[in-house]
Formats: sequence, C-alpha cells, structure tokens
Amino acid sequence: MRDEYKSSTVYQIYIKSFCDSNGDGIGDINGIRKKLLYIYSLGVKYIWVTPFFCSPMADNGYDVSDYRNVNPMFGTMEDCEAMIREADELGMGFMFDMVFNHTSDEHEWFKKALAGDPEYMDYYIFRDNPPEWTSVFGGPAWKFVPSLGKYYLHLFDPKQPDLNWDNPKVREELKDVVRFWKEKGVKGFRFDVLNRISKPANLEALPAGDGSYFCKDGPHIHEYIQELVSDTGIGEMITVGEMASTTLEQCIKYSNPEGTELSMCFNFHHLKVDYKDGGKWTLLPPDLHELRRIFTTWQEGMSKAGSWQALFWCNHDQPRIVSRFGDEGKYWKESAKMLATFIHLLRGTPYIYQGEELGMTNAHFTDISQYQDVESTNYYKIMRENGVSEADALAILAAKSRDNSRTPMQWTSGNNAGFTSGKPWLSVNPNHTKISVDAEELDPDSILNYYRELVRLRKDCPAISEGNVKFLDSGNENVIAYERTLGNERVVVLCNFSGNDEKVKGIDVKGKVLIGNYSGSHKMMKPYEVLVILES
Ligand code: TEU
Ligand code: CA
Repeated sequence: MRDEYKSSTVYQIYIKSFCDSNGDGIGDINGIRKKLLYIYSLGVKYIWVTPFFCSPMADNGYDVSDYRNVNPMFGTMEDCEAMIREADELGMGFMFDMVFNHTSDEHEWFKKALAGDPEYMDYYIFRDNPPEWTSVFGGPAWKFVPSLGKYYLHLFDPKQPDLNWDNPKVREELKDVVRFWKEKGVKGFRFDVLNRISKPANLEALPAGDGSYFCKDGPHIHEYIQELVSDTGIGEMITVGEMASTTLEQCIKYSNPEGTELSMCFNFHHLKVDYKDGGKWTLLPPDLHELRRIFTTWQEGMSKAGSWQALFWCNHDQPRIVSRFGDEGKYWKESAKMLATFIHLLRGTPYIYQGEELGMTNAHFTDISQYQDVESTNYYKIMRENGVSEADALAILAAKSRDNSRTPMQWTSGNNAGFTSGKPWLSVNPNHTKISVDAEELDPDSILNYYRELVRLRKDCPAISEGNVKFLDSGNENVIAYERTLGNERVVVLCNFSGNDEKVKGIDVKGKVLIGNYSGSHKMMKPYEVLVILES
C-alpha cells in the first residue's frame, strides 16, 4: 500500500554483527531468521538488511562482486528465500541494500574491463589525465592501471571502482538486479550513495579536491533515478536513497510527493554538528544551536513541499548516539530515551539501528589492532603521518570510528553476548553484562520497552504519522521543542539535550502526557528529560 511507510518504523540490521547461527563468529541469514520474532515484537514494519551478496568484503559487503548471489559466508539463496517468506508471514517486509555507485574490483564486469575489453571499460570511469581527487576513505580517488595506461575512478576504496551510469547498458544491468530481488518478494530498497551516481561532464577539466564532493547531485541524477524507478516498477514500494551532503531543494525532488523518485532520503547534516570545521576526524561537542537550526530547516521545508524524510541517529557508519549526543554514564537511560523520542516523533519514517533500542554504546577500543574497518585503519595511518599523537588518534577513533556501531548485537549477559558460540569477528562490548535484550525484556522501564512504545505511538496517533511540524522557541538553547498538529490535535515534544536542570519559557501546553522519561513539568526540565504532551 502506497504511503504505508508514513506510520511505519524501519529496523536496520548489520548482518555481520547481528546473530551468528553456525559458530563461525560472523552474523548470517539464519541468524536473522532466528531473531525475526524479536524484530516483530518491536512493532516495526520493514527490515533493511545491509549487503550480504557475493563480495571480497573489502568494505564489509559494500563491494559487491555478484549482485544476484548470496555470499556463502552469510548463507545460501534458499536461506534468503526462507528469510523473506518468514518475515512476510509476520507482516514484515525486507528492504535490500543496492550498492549501485560502484562494484567490487572482483566483479566480472571490472575483470573484463581490466583485461582491456572496451565494452566493459565503458562500464566504469577510465581517464588518461584525471584531476587530483581524494577518496572518502583517504588517499587518491584514481588508481592507475599500468596495462591500460589509464586511471579508474573510485570514490571509496580502490577495490570499489565507480560505475559509469552514463552508459545505458549499465543502467539496464542495474535495473535487472532490482527486478531480480523484487521478484523474490523483497518489499523495498535502500540505495547506497545514490546521489553520487551521475558524474560531472568533462571530469578531466575539474580542479583537485574531494572527489565525492564533485560528484554529488550530478547533471543527470534525477533523470537516472526516475528511469530506475519507473522501469522497475518500484514507485509504490518503500525506497530510501543515501544522499550525503546534498541540499534541501535536491531532497525535495528526490522524495517528491508525485512519487516519481524515492519515498525518502537519508541526509547527514545533523550528524556533522560535532565535526570541527566540517572534518570528521576531529573532536567537538555537539553544537545544539546548529542541530536545532538544521532540523527546523529540513523538517519545515520538507513538510511545506510534501516531501518525506528518513529519520535516524544511528546506522552502521555512525558512532552510537547515546555516547555521542547523550551521556552513556550517569544518564544512560534518560538520554537514550530522550534522543529516541526526539527522532521518532518528527515528520518522516524513523529507522532503528540494531542495538540502538537497547542503548548500546560506543566500543571504547584502546588499541588500533581492535579496529577492522577500512576507513578507520586508513585514517589512523593518515592522522599519525600528519603528526597526530597515538593517544589523540586513538581518542578520535574511539569517538568517530564506524566500528563503534559494528560491535556484535548484545542479546544476553552471557558469553559473547549470545551473539556467537565461536570467536566474534569484532570484539563484543564488555558492557553486555549490563546492556542486553535479555536484561531489558525483564525491565518494564527499559530503553527497549520505551522504543516499543514509540513505534506504537506512530501507528496510533495520526498527528505523529501525518501531522504538520513546527519548531517552538523554548527560550533555552539546550531544550529543543517542536509541535505536530493535525485537525484539533496538537502534540508538543520537549527535549532537554543537557545534563542539567533547564528552565523553559514561552511554551504553553495543557493536556495529557503521551510519553516521557520523568514525571516532570515542562516549565523546569530535569537532565535529559523528554516530555510529550497531547492537547486535544
Ligand atoms: O556510505 C557512504 C557515505 O557517504 C558515508 O556514510 C561514509 O561511509 C561515511 O561517511 C564514512 O565516514 C555508504 C555505506 O553506508 C558505507 O558503509 C559504505 O562504506 C559506503 O557507502 C561505500 O559503499
Ligand atoms: Ca555465521
């Protein structure tokens, strides 16, 4: 049903770290099947699972060597079909992750290209004299192939060559992949780095700089997305594009209400408010003024245009939010609930990233050998080469590394958090003795049970799923407040982002408390307090 996603919540699984069914230390498809009832118990409608297709795993599956087959490390096609069917029986649908900006360098197409086959060279972006661009994971974005005397573009790792979407054959191949999974019964799609697929004309004439920046929202981007959507018939399904560093105007088009492109987009501006001078590898407390400004602009702007947003704090690329904008120590539970409420009651479709619903924290690794992520290990080297001390570089990784969100899901307080009977591929967080599904199931006041309430509220309360959104002036930089309105209903959400008592001025509201984390008053808010009031 079109638009069903407006009252739904999505759960994101990072398969490698979710649940291991066979003791090899790696999460897998049968592990997901074992936990479908748990996911169902959250009340979510859709499950986005990160790529499990054939891959040499240079970037944990975001380097696909065969889009139509399951990586044996994660299971078989039969397992995958059973997983889709079993979710369907529970009324849930899978969203598969389409990595279409690039393939693996071990994909058959790229192997043929490297062998000099002109047909396949035109599947990728080869140039004689490319500009000096840097890649997202550090180092140059162009790699020289001596046998061809040319460079190829890789916005990410050298093992992730960028595809040439200007070639109609490439677009046809990728549409076929979408049709293949659609026929298997998948209910939606997530498209990786989608706003980078249309590359600028005259690449060679462009200046040096960040390659990814030059490729955002390229000249044919809307045309290619519209073609992909209409030719595969996915316009009625739930679709989300990953659109980093884009503008509000572009996102309004990407998720336009006519439905010619996608249902919604991920954008990341709100997750850069702790980047010093825009750089990820820095340490800075979150700028709450900026956070409020970004949400106001995007929420109100998208609402006015009738476009739709994906709402999230966490994913497999981001540090854990309770460690980042909350307080994982003294106010662990309070801040996790406040942050959850802030995101879930906004206008859009909320995404829960595995373990977020437990208040899972950053990994707190102290040695470089504990990290596995290619971006983290590359940037550690780059920081050290640039004179950053070992201690400082490790402190930055401890705050920013993608591995913070990739430690195994904490199912139990027991051995390896119940994730595997073997040796986990990435260390389990020692705090699983306190933070786990088992422990939180027993506690009615747990973060887990609170997330269930939030998912239910979106389904039950039309002002939350469909209402208008407006940010309110709380007279206090640390308290961000907004209202959702529909007909006679008004839902007011007040969030204290600080660890202190905070006074609120100028917000008048009377009604019943829908949800909150203290039994407080909205005039004086406790540390990390959230209060949601329904007026009708
Ligand atoms: O991420 C793309 C992206 O632009 C960022 O989220 C980026 O990975 C991050 O900022 C690095 O700090 C997607 C996937 O989500 C990510 O896991 C992949 O590594 C990447 O694409 C390449 O496929
Ligand atoms: Ca396994």
